[in-house]
Amino acid sequence: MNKSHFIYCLTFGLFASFAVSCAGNAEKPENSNGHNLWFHSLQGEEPFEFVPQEQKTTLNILSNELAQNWKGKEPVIVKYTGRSKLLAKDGFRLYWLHDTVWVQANTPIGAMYGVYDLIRRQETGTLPKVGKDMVEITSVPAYEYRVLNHWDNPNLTVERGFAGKSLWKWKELPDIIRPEYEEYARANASIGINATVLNNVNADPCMLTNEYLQKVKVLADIFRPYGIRVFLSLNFAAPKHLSDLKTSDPLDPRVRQWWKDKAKEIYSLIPDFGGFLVKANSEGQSGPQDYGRTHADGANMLAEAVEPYGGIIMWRAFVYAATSPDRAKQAVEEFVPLDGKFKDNVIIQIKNGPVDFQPREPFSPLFGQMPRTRVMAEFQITQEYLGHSNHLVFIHPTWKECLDADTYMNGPDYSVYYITSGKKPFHNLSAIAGVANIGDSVNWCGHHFAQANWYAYGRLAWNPELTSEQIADEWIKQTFTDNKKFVKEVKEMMLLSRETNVNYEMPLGLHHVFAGAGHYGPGPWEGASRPDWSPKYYHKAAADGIGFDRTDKGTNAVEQYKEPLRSLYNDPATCPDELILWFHHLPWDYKMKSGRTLWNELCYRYQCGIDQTRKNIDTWSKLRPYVDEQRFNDVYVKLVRQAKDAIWWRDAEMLYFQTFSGMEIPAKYTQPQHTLDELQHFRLRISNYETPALDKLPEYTLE
Ligand code: BDP
Repeated sequence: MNKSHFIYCLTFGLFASFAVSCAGNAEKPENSNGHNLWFHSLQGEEPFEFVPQEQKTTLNILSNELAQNWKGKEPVIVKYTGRSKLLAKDGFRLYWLHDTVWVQANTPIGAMYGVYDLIRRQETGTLPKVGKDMVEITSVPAYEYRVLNHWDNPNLTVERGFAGKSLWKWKELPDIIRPEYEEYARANASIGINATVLNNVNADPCMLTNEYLQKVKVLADIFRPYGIRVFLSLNFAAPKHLSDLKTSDPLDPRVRQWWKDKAKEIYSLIPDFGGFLVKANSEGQSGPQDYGRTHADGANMLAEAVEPYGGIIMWRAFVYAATSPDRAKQAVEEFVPLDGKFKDNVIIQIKNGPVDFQPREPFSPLFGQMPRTRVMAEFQITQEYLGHSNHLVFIHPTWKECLDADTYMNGPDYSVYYITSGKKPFHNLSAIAGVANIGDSVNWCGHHFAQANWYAYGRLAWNPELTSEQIADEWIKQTFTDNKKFVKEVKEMMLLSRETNVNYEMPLGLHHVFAGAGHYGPGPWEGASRPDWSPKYYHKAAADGIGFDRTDKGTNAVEQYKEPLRSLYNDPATCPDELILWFHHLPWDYKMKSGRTLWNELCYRYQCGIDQTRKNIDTWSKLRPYVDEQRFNDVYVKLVRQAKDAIWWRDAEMLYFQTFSGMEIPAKYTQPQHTLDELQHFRLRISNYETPALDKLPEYTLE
């Protein structure tokens, strides 16, 4: 590689600058195992060299990135002055003036984001055209906290993790430091993620022991120069588990003191510790209700403990009781009465939909119901319900659909995005969370295309206005190649993949029709230890039709939405097809907007899913010349399995529903390859921590 660069540094009060100029030919080295993520196009003959440990500061990191990766002829001058109100803590301004590229920010971290943005523009061919006039780009993140939630356990399993074991090697820490820790930090920084919750929301109390905090400190030290703050999930019963206290009652002064002491201990080790994420009184986790207290009592106690240090509490609204006639309603019922009762450093973390990370749900009505409370969205990056790391599903459209949804909180134009970013109504704290899909597998995410979801989440958290197309475009060019044909075809496949997944798993608003084992594959006939974990509770298929009646004649969940949504959802004639069986129980021969009967519409939608997954195999096959062999094969094998799974899903769902409808799958569609009986006898034995091996799945042939 022909490369030259120079770096100099001026420090003048609050002003410092680096200038780097590099000229050279970018070669696109092969990296067949995918470990390089979206830095693939930057990879030279040599792997990226990190700054040596003793020089590790944000400024050294960013100047190193420029030195190794900036290929432009113009020098880059980085300055941070602390003077721009608009740019706040993390924002940056890029401008082109006098044959120089300027990166301006208020802080070194902001400057680092500017540098990553500049390099991204270079790699994706989106550097602005520079003429005589000054060109400038200003970018400020939409959310203050852009958080990854890891569901990692101390024993190295990852709940709903499909990319190997946990990245955090707790047994080795604090002594052994793996290079992946810093690679992880760099990857996050490059897309704007600035916070990480290291452990599972079903939290082991041991995470708060001094032994573990010493380990956490090591990770926090590595992440800090990359602008990443560490958080922990806590077990609400920790005082009882870790001390002599017989209670964890949030109103007990001894318990309150225990948390204050714990916070002091944590902050003495990790001065910029972010705070806690809490799953309380949900799915068997302990919480304030165990003591007759409210979510607000619990959250405020913790908020008080971290407040002196600037910490925050992310308190989850994922709550539902086994006895609830409609699980989708419970979060609103429990939380809305507490609106305005949470301390200022508490933020309520709400899953995008009212049930649980389904391929499609309406947005959670809770977003529009708590004007006096800070609320944030939680998305799932890991593909718990989306075919794990066997299926190619680009999830950004799902998240964007949620953020763009208008809640009509106080009339129109109160989107989930405005509310959660604190724009409307105004709040001074904003955050967004994504449940990570990262493990210790060599390509980080199990499926090469699952990396796109990590990437897309970061970009969305920075700027929810970016389109799925823009993000997919960026990711493909950096991860594979900027070859036009490749980019076009792969982008199309990615952009269709969400709807395709909805079609072959649960079209028309069906939901939770999954097999209990790992939530992989169909199981519409299955029972469960609680009614609300059983698919039958959700699809309600019977001789008279299918779907969950949430109208004013049913559970009246529609009432939790503001007008005009309430009326829109309440009437099957106006309810969007995509959600019709979420809100309505309709006869099998119900006439859909397309003119088809409901039964035929279901058959049609499943077929669309099957056809598209089949088409993806052809598309990918044609692209072979543009991809290295290993990644080509890895993806190919999985696309084949995805197409087989699509037929499996359709067979299982429609053959089972047929026992009620008595209707046939039209002859023009792919015909079932197994009988219902065979499928009901098929048992997948997997835990919540694994993705099934391809050869353990039902036999299918593709024509
Ligand atoms: C569900 C998962 C479960 C999680 C739970 C949660 O099945 O493993 O613990 O969500 O978010 O989606 O707490």
